[in-house]
Amino acid sequence: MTGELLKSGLEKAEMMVGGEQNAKLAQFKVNTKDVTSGNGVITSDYGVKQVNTDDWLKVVNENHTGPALLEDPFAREKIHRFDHERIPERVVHARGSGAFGTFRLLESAQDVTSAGILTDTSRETPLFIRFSTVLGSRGSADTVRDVRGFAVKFYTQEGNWDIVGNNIPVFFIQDAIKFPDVIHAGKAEPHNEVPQAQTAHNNFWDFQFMHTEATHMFMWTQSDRAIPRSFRMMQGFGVNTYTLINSEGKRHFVKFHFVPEQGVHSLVWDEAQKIGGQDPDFHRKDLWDAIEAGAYPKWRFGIQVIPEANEHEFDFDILDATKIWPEDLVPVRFIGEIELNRNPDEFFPQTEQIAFCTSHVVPGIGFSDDPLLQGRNFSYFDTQLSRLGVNWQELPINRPICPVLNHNRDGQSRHTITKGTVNYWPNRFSAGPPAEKSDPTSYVDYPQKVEGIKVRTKSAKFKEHFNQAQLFYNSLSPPEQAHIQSALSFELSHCDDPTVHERLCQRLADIDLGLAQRVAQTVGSPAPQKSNHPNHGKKTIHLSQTEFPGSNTIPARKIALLIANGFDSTVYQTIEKAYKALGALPTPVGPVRTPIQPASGSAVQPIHHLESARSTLFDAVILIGGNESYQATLSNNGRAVHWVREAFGHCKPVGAIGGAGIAILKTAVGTVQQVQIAQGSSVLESFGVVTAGEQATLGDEMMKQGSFMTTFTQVLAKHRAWNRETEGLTTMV
Ligand code: HDD
Repeated sequence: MTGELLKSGLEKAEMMVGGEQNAKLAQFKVNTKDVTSGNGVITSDYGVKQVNTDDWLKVVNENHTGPALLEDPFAREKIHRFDHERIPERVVHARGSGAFGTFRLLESAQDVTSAGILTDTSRETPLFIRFSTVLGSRGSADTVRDVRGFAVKFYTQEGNWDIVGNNIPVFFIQDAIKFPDVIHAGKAEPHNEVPQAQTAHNNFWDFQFMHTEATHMFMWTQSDRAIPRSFRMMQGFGVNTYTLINSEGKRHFVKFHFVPEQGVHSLVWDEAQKIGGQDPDFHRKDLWDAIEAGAYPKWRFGIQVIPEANEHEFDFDILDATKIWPEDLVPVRFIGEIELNRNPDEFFPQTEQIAFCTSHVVPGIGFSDDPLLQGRNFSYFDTQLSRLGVNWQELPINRPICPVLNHNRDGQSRHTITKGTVNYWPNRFSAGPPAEKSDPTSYVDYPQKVEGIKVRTKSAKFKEHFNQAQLFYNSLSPPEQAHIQSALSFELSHCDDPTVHERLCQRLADIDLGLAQRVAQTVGSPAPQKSNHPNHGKKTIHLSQTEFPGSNTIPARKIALLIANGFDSTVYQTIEKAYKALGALPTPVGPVRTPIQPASGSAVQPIHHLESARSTLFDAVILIGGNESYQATLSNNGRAVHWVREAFGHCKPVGAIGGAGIAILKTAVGTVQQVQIAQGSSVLESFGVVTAGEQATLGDEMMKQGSFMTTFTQVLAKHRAWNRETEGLTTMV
């Protein structure tokens, strides 16, 4: 009976996935109502229609004043419900947002796994991804320096599969027993709950010094990875080592990867800090807006696979979560893609109540003896009990799309009503039996051979902590290395205990002596004179963002088109149309939001004025150009000048068209003599600044090879002009 039920459920799920709506979205219908459509009126939670929802029931005198009655069930219910609206926020990763999407398998991985989701290329699997910061509370800012969570719930036909990953491929600690320590040290300090959502304090850096195993990870958190430009532009990593088991029962070790098609890009630190105040929801809105605009973010899904027999062939332990599997040793095999294509309908029941468990894997996927993963497998379910209660898997967002049947019962807020007189197995009716081992959709444990003694220890290779920290640092481009140096200098400067500075600078010498000495000089700490672990000088591929393959794209890049009265309408229209066609988001910005009159043609209403959004919120800025009025308005507007100057300082592509555009540019960044400016009919790119002389600006000419548009597009695709930093230009503005 159960088999049939399961089969019909699977068939139904399969049908729905192939149909107009995916099975997960179809399932939500039962729990969804739309308050803005239909003729509903307000009722109490127990269903009684209410005629007055503004006044508490009172006993009043002739002046209509008097005490409120506790008797009023409607008022009491409303206040009771409000009083209990909050649930405990996640103990880590409290701030986050997410979206629905789909997974498509492009190439079967049946050689290594029997998992349906990784072998059946005809399936489209519904999913939800929640992105998060780690340390801040629910209301903290999006752009803080922190690791980003990348948690994926696949609603597969064989049950939910969660990859609870991060945007950084390694972790601070090797054994889960240390997790409360690393999180206590990283979160706000216990005596005064300061600082919020930052690692720039004594305790965090004290912990890093006391744990050499954290060295590799803290180099990642001090890199640009910890200040992503967008959730859409982050890599995702499963971090832990899992296993894949194929239909012959053979086991492979695996790491999971997600690579964004939007490129891997970051903010710069000055910008990240400013956005924290200007738009604390920057990442949340960016994801929401991209999906609403139909610019669906996509990631390639890949696996790194090591046969069981090769486990010990590396100079690191492949079960150690503080180590990557360098891609020149173990290439990523890309087998699928995910797309996020639907925003949640309501934040709380979907994004806040989603709950992940590393222990939730489906047939064909298993765990390894990675000691971090083993502990995580205990922790996640446990935390959901205090956050959501024991029946958390009945919540609509967490329910699998396949049938669920077992003898678990009761507990707070139980929804399911299970008919029948038995709630145990075995029973006299043979009701609710275990699945057959031969059923490929059931979970069969891998018969791993284990023998040994009971001790608290680690393998010898777990004790090497510096090789990969050096490998990471060496593999970055010079601007990325410089950013790490600045980040460390910032963080240590916020520690007021000189012991912390001194010790950390010693530790940095274990990665790179030059780096340690430069940081020590900046923070005013004694400079280490020697390294106990001299830098081995080795590099590997795909760790640098600036050199990350396939990152140079422009879809969904936000380009501010600066306009003011007297702007050139032809240029504006051409650029706007061209970038929209390329999938970017050109946005008119003016001194005010009332319609702006061009030199000739129709007025344009800006989406932002110069105060409502700064250039920090855009990827690039173009001074459209125009007549004298355009030039005077923007050159004499301090905010406009600051806009351009700041975009230049943040290494963003800056464009200036015609005499007026170039004049404003010169007012903003004129002190930087090295930037070459176009004249006459020429178009020139210099340090990511693209200028078009007076005669180069007209209509279709802009679209030709070597024109403003093609040149600016190339610069835009590179995201930032880092040579401004390496040549010292940004310190001059
Ligand atoms: Fe964790 C949440 C990622 C180690 C215990 N973790 C959480 C989330 C992510 C990660 C993305 C947010 C999930 C969501 O959006 O709801 N955690 C990681 C990664 C780790 C890691 C990549 C290292 C490989 N975590 C880790 C350890 C432990 C935990 C070692 C405990 C032993 N993590 C938790 C937790 C959280 C959590 C306390 C808080 C909220 C939740 O689980 O659902 O159980």
